[in-house]
Amino acid sequence: MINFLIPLVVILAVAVVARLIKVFELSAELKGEEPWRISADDNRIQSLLMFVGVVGFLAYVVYTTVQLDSIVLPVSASEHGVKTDGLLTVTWWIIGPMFFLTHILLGYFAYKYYFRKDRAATFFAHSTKLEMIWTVIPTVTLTSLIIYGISTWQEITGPAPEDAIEIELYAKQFDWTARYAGADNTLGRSGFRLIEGANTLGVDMQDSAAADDKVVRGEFHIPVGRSVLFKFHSRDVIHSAYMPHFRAQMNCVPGMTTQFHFVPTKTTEEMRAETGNSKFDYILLCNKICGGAHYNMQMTIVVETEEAYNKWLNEKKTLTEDLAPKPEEPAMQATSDTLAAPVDTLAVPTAGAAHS
Ligand SMILES: [Cu+2]
Repeated sequence: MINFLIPLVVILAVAVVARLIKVFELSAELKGEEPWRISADDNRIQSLLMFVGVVGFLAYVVYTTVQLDSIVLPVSASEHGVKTDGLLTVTWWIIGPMFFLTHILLGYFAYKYYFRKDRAATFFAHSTKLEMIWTVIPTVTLTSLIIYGISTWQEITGPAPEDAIEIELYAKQFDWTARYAGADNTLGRSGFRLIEGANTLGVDMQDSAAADDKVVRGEFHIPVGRSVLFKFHSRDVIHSAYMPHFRAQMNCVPGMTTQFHFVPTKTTEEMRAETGNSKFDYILLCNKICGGAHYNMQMTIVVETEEAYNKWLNEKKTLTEDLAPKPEEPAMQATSDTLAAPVDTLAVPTAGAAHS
C-alpha cells in the first residue's frame, strides 16, 4: 500500500506546484505585469547562480574527498595491487585536473557571457585548429590510458607460476568454503551432482588427486610472498569473491570455474603494525548482491609466514579423513533413538496442541 501511496503523493505534489505557478502567472497577467518576460537582471542573477553553483559543487567534491580519505582502503597488500593502484593514480591525475578545469570554465563562461541586448556572440562557422585540438588531445590521452590499462590487466591475469598454491573458493548462499589442494598441489575434480552428506563441495573422491584435499571454513590462511591461484565455484547464484586489500575480485559463476592469482606481500601482523589497527584482518567478501544474507557472506584471510602456514595446513584433516565413516561415534545410534521415539514427544506443536 505504501509503495502505491508514495508515488501518488509525489505526483499530486508536482500537480499542486504546477497549478500554483499557473495561478501566479494568471494573477500577474490580470495586474498587467509580464512575469514571463526575462529581464536583464534575471539573466545576470542566473549567471551568477550558475557560477556560485559550480564553485559550491567543486568545494563539496574537495570536502568529501578529504573527509572520506580516512575510510578508503589501506595500501595494497599484493604485488599486482601496486600496479592497479598505480593505474588508478595516473588516471586520477589526468581526469582530476581536467574535471576541475572544465567545470571552472563552465561556470565562468556562463557568468561572463550571459545574454546582454547590446552584445552579439562571436560567430565562426569552422576552425580547423580548434577541431584538431579537441579531437587529437582526447584521442591521444584516452588511447594511452586504455593501452596502459589493457597491458596492466594482461600482466595481472596472465598464467600463474608453476609453483602457485592452488585453493578453491566455493561460494553458496550465504558463506564461503575453501579447499586446499594438499601435498600434490592439484585439486581433485568436483561437480554439483556429487554433493551428498558431508561432501558439501561435491568432490569426486574417486579422483586420486582429491584424497589429500583439505576443506576449511570460517577463515583460511595463505603464505606471504608465494603466488596463490584461486579457483572459484558457485553452488547456486552468481557471487563475487572480493578481497579488497589484495585488489582482487572475480565472479563465482554456477557451472563454470573462474580463477585469479596473486602474491600477498604483507602478513596480517605487518598490516596491523602499518595501519595501527591491532584488530585488522584481511577479508574475503561477496561483492554481488546474492540474496537476503549477502551482507554477511564473508571469510577471514590470514596471511602469515610460510612456516606458520605449513604448520596450520598440516593440522587440518584431509578430505579422506573428513569423509571417512565414524563407527566409533554413537551418532547413528542417537539418530535412530530419536526416530524411534513416540511421535508426541517430537517438538512440533500441532494447531490442536496449541489450544489445549
Ligand atoms: Cu554472495
